[in-house]
Amino acid sequence: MKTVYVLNGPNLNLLGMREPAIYGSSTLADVQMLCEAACQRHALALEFRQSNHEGELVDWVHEAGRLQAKGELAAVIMNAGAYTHTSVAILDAIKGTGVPLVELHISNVHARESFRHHSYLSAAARAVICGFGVAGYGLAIDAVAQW
Ligand code: CA2
Repeated sequence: MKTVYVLNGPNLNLLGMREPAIYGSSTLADVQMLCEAACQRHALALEFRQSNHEGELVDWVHEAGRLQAKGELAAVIMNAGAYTHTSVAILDAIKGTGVPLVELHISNVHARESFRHHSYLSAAARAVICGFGVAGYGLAIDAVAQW
């Protein structure tokens, strides 16, 4: 059984508690349940995590990379939050490990402020999902199950 890493970046622990017009009313615990159900449908194991710390996200990409080296990783699905728009360190971790990445955003970042239009991660992503709300997590898992 291969493992999907679903990694969530800064402030996503606040999901469902603030800014529902942008991010909806589901909490991160709801998103985790959605991901667990999707992984069960596809017989995938799930590692679902959130951190407000850039280095911890880098460490988790490295961890996923070690599974990748053993042929045990399905993909990394990452909502890097604001680090999407700032983090060369996360980009380097993805490139350095070679993990297959789905970059995910709940909102349509292209319809928002211009500083959200650029992503450091897209260059290393196999696919990008944005604007589907939290349903994007399920769509991403359904997609990587076919990889
Ligand atoms: O749309 C997305 O998923 C984002 O990755 C979310 C990030 C934002 O910086 C990106 O540009 C787009 C922000 C995550 C913060 O999430 C919150 C959720 C509820 C309340 C406050 C913050």
